[in-house]
Amino acid sequence: MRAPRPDRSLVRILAALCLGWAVLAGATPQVQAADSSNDLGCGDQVVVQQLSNGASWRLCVRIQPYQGLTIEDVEFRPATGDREYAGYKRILDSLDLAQLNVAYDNGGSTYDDITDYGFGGDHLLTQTPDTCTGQTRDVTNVSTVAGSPTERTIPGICLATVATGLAYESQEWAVDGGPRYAAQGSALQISSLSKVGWYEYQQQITLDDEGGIDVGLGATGDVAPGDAPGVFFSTDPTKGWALGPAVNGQNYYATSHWHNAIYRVDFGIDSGQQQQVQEWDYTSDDSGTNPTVSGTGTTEDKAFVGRPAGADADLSWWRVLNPDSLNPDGHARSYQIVNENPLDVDQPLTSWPVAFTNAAPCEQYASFNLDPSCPNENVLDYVANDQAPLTDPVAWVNVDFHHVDRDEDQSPMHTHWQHFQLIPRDFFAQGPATPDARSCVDGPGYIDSYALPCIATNETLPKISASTSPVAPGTTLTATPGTWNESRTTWSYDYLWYRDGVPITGTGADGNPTAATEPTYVVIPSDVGHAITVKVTASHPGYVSGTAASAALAVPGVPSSAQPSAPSVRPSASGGSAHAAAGVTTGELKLAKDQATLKKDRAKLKKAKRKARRAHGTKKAKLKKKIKKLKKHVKRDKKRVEKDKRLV
Ligand SMILES: [Cu+2]
Repeated sequence: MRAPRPDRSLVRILAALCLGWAVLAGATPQVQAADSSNDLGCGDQVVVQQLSNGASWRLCVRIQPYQGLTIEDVEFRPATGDREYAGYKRILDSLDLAQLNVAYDNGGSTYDDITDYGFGGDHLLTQTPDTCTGQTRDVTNVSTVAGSPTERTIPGICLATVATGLAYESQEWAVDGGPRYAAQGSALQISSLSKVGWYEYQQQITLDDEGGIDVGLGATGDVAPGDAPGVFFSTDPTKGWALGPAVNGQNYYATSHWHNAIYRVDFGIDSGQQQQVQEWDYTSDDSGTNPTVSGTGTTEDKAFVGRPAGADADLSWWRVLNPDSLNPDGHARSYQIVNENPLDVDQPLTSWPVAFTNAAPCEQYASFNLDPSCPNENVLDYVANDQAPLTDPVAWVNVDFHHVDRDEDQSPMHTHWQHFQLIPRDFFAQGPATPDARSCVDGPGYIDSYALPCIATNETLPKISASTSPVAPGTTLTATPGTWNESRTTWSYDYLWYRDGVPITGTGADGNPTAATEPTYVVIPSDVGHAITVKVTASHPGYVSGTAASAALAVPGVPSSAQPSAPSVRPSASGGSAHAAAGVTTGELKLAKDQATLKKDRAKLKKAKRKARRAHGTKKAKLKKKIKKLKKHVKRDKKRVEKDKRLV
């Protein structure tokens, strides 16, 4: 049984003393940041954890004497990495439990566990292998030993990576009828345990590999026992639930009660200085069998209590956005609060799902505030006092749970949970765990991996730049790959150089034939009087590769009649020859040959037509016959070239 509520003035004196003592979590970090870029300014309270899909969380974790488990400077890097943004982005400045109000249905007692007792200090439990499946962090805090404050260090924080089940599943077309994408998810789970009276609470924050944050409060320990009839057990069947057998024919009912948790969430969306809060409300036209539902968002300009009314009030939700931080689709990055819990509407402080104020240093607790600069105030006071534009939002999230005891809740009581979530909304342009093969699915359009696979498509042609003007033997030509359809994808490029449409080949350093496949090419005497082009192939896992050729660059001069000598092709350091050989196909060679024949036949046809215009008699008739034949040849050549192109 909990001690009776202490005199509030005493609590405040104690609180002021406790706040003066530094209470720090520290010691062995789970993953010690190897580089200083992971220094969040919280020393060894930093946690950096990469999850199995490649996503990473970076944050500070500590235990406060009253609020208990606290996370700060919370930042995320998605598995899709630079396709979304470089490195980490800030989501929250801090998150903690700002009050836990426990109100009994018979009106006999109400507790405010955070400000009356606290989850740190004397109340923080040591983690053991039974309570923590991951690694522990030491917490140094102040406990009362024999009536005097004494510093102690215990493993008080648990850091674990946990499986979160099926992250996604997508079977295209019919069952077993197309490509299937599925993956298991994982999360970093941070927790602590605190004993307050007969109840033991687990504070748990789960940071998943898709940027989601689940905040849970689990209540275990023991149902408060008591001499019946009293506050915790009564003979009134409407105020509780019979536990155990009747005694002398009399049932004793464990009193039902609310666990009203109010969290303080200080947002820092992409470290924005000018964040906004939106409330989205929905209404239905209630028109029979096909009702329409309309949703509209309102950007709130100052502190407010989110208390939507009407038949569709349950559909309302809130988000915090940074209008200056846009995802690659041009949408403002934001996080949404998902709070789908029943509300204790009988108390003014617990009858709303969320309230927003500007972050203020003295406003730390949801009620009976312990900070001496704004003592004893509550969230409704903060809202009333805050007239400034709402740009640095703190969300006060009311997570309520009505506990009707069961026989099964007897010692030790099974953990009962209450949760809320913070989920990314447009913080990313796509799911932050999207597999490569789905990385081009962005926006409306048909999804068909066979007919419409993700294809590399050239947007601006590759270019050749020359180290000298005019271009001459010895000039270094450098290719740039041009631009490709998906600017967020990291393309890898392959190059192949051509002379008059024929791949340039030579002898590599190892004596084997090799092709010119470097991003640079050095002009040789055989190139004089010919046209040089470069073909670029762009590729990325999950994409069909695409190719594009540069415009031709003429090497001025008269071509040498001598046989072309072998060009000096520099193989790349990493087995360039084998790589290069793969770049030249017989198809490409045939195309070049057929293109040359077409060019020749077209020239012949043009010449014959010119001659025929001036000719007479049998000569003209002969030429007409020749023209007919040449036309056939050109037609055949064109067909061959088209076919070759399809095969290249
Ligand atoms: Cu309970």
